[in-house]
Amino acid sequence: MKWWQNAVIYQIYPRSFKDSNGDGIGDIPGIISRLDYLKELGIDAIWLSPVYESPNDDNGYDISDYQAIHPDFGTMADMDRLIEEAKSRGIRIVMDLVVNHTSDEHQWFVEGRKSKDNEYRDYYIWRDPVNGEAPNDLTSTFGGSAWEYDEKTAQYYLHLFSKKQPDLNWENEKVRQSVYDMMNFWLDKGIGGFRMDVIDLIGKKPDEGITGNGPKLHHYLQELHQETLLNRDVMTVGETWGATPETAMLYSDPLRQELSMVFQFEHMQLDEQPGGTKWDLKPLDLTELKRVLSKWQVELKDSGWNSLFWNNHDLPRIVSRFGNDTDYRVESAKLFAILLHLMKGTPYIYQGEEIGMTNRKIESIDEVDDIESINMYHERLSEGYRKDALIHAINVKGRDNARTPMHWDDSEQAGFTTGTPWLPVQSNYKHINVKESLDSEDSIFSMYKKLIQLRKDNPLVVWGDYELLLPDHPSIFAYTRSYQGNTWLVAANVSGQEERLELDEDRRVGKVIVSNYGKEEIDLEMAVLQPFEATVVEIA
Ligand code: TEU
Ligand code: CA
Repeated sequence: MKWWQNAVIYQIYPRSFKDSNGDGIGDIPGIISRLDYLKELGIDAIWLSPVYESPNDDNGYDISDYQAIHPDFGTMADMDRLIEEAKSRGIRIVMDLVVNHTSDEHQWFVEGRKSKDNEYRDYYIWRDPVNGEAPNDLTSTFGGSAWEYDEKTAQYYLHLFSKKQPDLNWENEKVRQSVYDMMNFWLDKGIGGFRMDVIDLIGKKPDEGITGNGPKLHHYLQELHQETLLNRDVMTVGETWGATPETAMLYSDPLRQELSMVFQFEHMQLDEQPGGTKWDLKPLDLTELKRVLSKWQVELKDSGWNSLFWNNHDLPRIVSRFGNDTDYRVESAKLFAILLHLMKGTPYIYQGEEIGMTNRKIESIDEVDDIESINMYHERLSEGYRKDALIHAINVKGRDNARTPMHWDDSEQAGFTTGTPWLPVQSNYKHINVKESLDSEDSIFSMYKKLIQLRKDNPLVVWGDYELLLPDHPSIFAYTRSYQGNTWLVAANVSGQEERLELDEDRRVGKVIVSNYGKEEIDLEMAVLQPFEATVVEIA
């Protein structure tokens, strides 16, 4: 067994975690001061969103120096101390690796854009205009064309994200070697691995319109593995928006020596209209969520490995998204925790999820920081969309929802900073905060802590076979996990009404392992699940 197979990973978005010096921006010393909190929670590793030198066009996902720490976050000495201090608490640091693109202020790009024969020119993807226009109609995730014209040399460069994020040319062997050297610099510091940003894009063939899942993708990942990961006890997780169970197996089959696992996003796109974008909303159909998650559980059963998550810094908060953050905030936050943490794979917790932090509400675009939401708003406004519909879409799906500062206590600015936070603290911090959660036995935090421990204590949670029950039930999500003659039933009512749990099998009274309603025993013959009730029962 590998250490990451029964591990739980906690994602930190450093700008919003804990500010130590009153400038309103979270920083590395702030993280160090909260390691004991994370140890108490029981997590094994931290995925740290980028802390590198960056002009912050995309909050650090536009890196101008991979081997330097942004002064907002601290120094390299602080970073080394974080790795050490975390290690002494049994926590590993997984760094964010953003190598599909750099910042346009990275030395490689600054040099390369100077002339067509500069030695760094081929580090990026440059093309001549076609009939005086962009080479083709590839678009950027953040709006508009993916090609930006550069006057100096009269060519276009490719940027699949903002124009301040030019794409690296992975076909250039020197690019690949530079990336591997940089990775080894970090690995030699004793980090726990990498989360690889949009890694499925590195094999792109832009001239053929291919971005994701390009022909050489897996070849590059195998080479990367050979050059950096081989013989190191680290984990890697690739961010792959386009992954299917079939491709996930290619990435994560240990025999192929690529990655430990990937983040797949199929379950995160079910509240979108088919053929639309994330902004084209549609209510969630629970049967689809069950079908998709179960498909991944079953298909990666024998080879490959799943990652499990509801949240990250790009996604809205799950309790506000699929749960109910008004009448059943605590119940629904715990329900989603139970549903996810009883599945097979490596669970990820995004900061604030463990205390049930909610989406942020805005009324006007001036309140928005995120480049994706801002660009979409202006683009769609000019296409004739209604302002209130766009603000609504941002409230439901915008990336700022999960990026507001962490709530530590009920003091001013939620104990995040003594200054003015870079993004406002949410007004509900007085009752949703860490201090209050630690004081209460039945807090959401206590539930997460329990679930993490459950995984440590029970091989069934790590290895058990998964089976979905009641696939067509519109509001009950129920499944079993079975291992060496033992079976646990997980049953959750994902609705605000009572529901009868009617299982066809002959199952009677079961010992409750976990319940978000404080139950100790459940009679399965006449079980009624309360609104957002979730329970785990041992049935064999
Ligand atoms: O995200 C990849 C990505 O495609 C997202 O922009 C996604 O499409 C969008 O957020 C969905 O809402 C990664 C990082 O996680 C994200 O923060 C970066 O902005 C992006 O890559 C570029 O590096
Ligand atoms: Ca700070």
